[in-house]
Amino acid sequence: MKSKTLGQFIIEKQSDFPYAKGELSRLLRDIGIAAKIVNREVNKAGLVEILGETGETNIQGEKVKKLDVFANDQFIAALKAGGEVCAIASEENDEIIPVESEISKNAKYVVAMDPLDGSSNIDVNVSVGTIFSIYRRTSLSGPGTNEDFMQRGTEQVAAGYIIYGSSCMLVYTTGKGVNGFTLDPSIGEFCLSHPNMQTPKMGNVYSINEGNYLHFPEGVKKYIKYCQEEDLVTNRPFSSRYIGSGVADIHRNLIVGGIYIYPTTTKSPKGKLRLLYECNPLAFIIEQAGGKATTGSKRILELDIKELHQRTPLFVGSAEMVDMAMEFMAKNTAEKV
Ligand code: P6P
Repeated sequence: MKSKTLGQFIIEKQSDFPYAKGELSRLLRDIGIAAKIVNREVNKAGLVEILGETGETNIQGEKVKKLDVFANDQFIAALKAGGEVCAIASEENDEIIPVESEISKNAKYVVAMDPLDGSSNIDVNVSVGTIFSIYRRTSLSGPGTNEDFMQRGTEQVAAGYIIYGSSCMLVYTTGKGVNGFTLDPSIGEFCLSHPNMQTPKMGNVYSINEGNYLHFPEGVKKYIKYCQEEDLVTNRPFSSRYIGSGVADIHRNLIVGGIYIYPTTTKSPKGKLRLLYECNPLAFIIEQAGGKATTGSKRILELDIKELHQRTPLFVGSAEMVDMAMEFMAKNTAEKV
């Protein structure tokens, strides 16, 4: 039986929101269209002159890869053309992109995105991803403002990610569960492949860049040692799996169970991942799938946001694993973040 396409699913679920007039549905479809275009380029990156670096660096001080720029341009173009957003925030842009056009004059939403997360992996053919977060605008009219993005993660209307891997998947939530769609290249449609995704309460995978071990908070060091101990009853030692693409690590852990940790380090004293367009959307998704997402002590979705590219430590994944890691952090209160 042919599974439902993303478009059919979105329309069907629109009735979950009695006052919805279709704007969010169209916005999600616009994101799906851009994802298909980016996937096409990611799939042939090795063949066309799109690999390599542009020679620029972004606000994060990271070298910008050509596919980063391509993905950013595609999502911005699709969002502008769709007319449903009044502003866009992107990892690739220092400032927000206000959208001021006839078609967008009644836009109700803003979108924050990381257009190509894990881009350092592009040239070595490792999975990369796009992360997006959707809020209702708080400004009254006209092009969106910075203030439209200064909302807690609990205010998100929808969030999702696309993973460009062995297959291309789009996973999203509107606050009523998490659903995963796999791109069927033969028809060019995302088809429902993972309905009502739930992450196991417990897993045996931990994902962290252990190269930073010496600079981790004491509680993280102790948790890593806990994961490595031999104990049949608790199925330890756990397996260490770290790809360097957060979307890929967190997607795997969502399905099989596990924890992903990017704590504070000396190089990233506030953590490395960005609250607005990485941690909040991923936290929304994982919580909707029954998992947890914290800073090591506080719930990610309840953090106040003051800056567009604000960073935070992230402990995300299976609820019982996040709880355990937080216990280790709490026991070293000096490390509490
Ligand atoms: P490191 C990619 O830049 C990213 O934001 C995440 O997707 C990934 O998990 C992490 O940073 C990798 O960072 O310092 O371990 O190379």
